[in-house]
Amino acid sequence: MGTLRKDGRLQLVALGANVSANGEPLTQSLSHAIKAISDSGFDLRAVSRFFRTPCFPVGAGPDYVNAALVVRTALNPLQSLERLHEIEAQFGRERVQRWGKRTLDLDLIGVGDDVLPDEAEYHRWRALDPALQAQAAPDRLILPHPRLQDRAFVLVPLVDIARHWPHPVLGETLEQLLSRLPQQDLAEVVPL
Ligand code: A4P
Ligand code: MG
Repeated sequence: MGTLRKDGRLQLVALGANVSANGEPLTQSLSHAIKAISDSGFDLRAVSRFFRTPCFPVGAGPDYVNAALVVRTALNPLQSLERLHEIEAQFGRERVQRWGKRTLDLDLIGVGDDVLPDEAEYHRWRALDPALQAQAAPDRLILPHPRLQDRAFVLVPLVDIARHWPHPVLGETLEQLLSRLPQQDLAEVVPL
């Protein structure tokens, strides 16, 4: 782990991969990615279990391995996302198709009670028509991640390590948000 930065803020990061960049198992790639994150200015405060999850949308690709981190960092959220994108690139991520196959996806899920860039923009992305979600990608950081509450593959790992984090807009903890998901979604997220 990196040096402890007492002045930094806690940030939630989600990891996912469904294609191996170099033939190694996905669990090993995620472990390497976590090491790369901890070597890049983030102190690992908690690491979730790894989970096998069916690809969303169904049939769009192979199963994923998903995990989540609590990190502490002196980086601001924009700098964090930039750093995470650099790590994705090191791990061979190519943005060919949105929601397509990926060797590594690192999303910034939440930073304290930050709502970025502002509530109006957050709500715009959160309310985006599901049919448009697969095509339209924000060109700037939206926090909290606008779809975290919909996704078992994000919430289950996060609840492992940050169940009491209060969503600053929705006003519920991650654990409460998870309890609203269909049972079948939860059953499909299998710890490895
Ligand atoms: N961006 C804005 N806000 C954020 C944020 N909080 N975190 C911007 C990360 N990125 C953010 O992201 C698209 C654009 O959003 C970027 O320009 C970024 O600056 P991306 O990583 O290029 O594309 P993406 O990952 O396809 O989009 P996004 O929104 O992260 O998609 P999702 O909703 O995370 O879906 N199925 C399973 N089982 N497991 C998965 O992990 N992941 C996805 C991606 C689809 N299906 C999956 C999984
Ligand atoms: Mg992403």
